[in-house]
Amino acid sequence: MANSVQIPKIPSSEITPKNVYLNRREFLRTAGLALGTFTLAACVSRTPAPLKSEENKTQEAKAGNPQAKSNKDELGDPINSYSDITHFNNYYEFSTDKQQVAELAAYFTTKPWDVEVYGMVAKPKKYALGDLISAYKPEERVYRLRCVEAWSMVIPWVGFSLSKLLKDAEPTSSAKYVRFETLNRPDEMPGQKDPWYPWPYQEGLRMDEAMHDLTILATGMYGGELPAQNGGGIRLVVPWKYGFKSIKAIIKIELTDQQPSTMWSTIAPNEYGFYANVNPQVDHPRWSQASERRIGEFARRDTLMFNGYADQVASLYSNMDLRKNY
Ligand SMILES: Nc1nc2c(c(=O)[nH]1)N[C@H]1C(S)=C(S)[C@@H](COP(=O)(O)O)O[C@H]1N2
Ligand SMILES: [Mo]
Repeated sequence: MANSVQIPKIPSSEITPKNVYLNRREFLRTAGLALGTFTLAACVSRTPAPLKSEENKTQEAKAGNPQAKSNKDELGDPINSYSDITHFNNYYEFSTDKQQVAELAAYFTTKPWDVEVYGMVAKPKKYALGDLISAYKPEERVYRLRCVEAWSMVIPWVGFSLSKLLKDAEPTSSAKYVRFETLNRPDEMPGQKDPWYPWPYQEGLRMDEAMHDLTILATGMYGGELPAQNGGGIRLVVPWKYGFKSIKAIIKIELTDQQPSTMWSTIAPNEYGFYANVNPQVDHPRWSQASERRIGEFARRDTLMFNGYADQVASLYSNMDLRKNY
């Protein structure tokens, strides 16, 4: 781990003694249950601490952190610093506190890592991560990541189109969806000991979404390996959908004829749908999705339809009501 990376300082007025914090969290959870709502976005109102991106970048270069090839996305917006991307993470298998994930994930074993492709395919296969990397030659893909909680980052992933792997598995004509499953290893993922969540984390895509060139499996980030807190061994990245679709630490990829149930739509179906396309016109039941805060910036920005990838993906949904299919 890079030891010069700094976790942003929280003003002491905001620091809550841990026992008080935990009790409050327990209370919120129980209250959420009673109301039939839930809080993926416990942190919406808690503005992330501003990060000094330029300063961090200089520190990172000195610390020998990996370097990305590009420093912008295709819209001209700068990539987030390595420390932002690796120290502000949603990863409930480790913690619901974004700034604690990195520390807890430091003990997570990502080697060896295997992924199994199975179900409605002619050629099921279990792959070692190294074999996937040699076969599919991951490349840098700079994508915006827009969390449903209304913050965003620009991340230089290293990955390859999922379509390549799926084509080699030869899906049968009955395969209509792809289901993804995260590793279940409570000994190393302390959050998985919380029985309230329906572990393991699962996600799904419709076949045409899974086959779209923008949909990647990421095996690296910032020109280097994929840090455990960002989903290493291997994770999905679907840049036009809310971040929760981009499932981390995948061990199973199943082709199926049924729309997969997903962790967040199981917990709160009225808040987190199967499609979860970024859409500034369809608000979350508890907050607006019209704008977002880019980590490292102060002013909010307008959220873009399909997170700015409408030209590439809008046609996938041309005959769907995006309000109903949220
Ligand atoms: N297995 C798993 N995958 C997950 C999550 C999670 O809690 N568990 N959180 C999701 C959410 S809500 C977001 S915003 C992104 C965050 O990815 P990042 O930490 O690499 O920025 O991961 C997604 N993938
Ligand atoms: Mo998210």
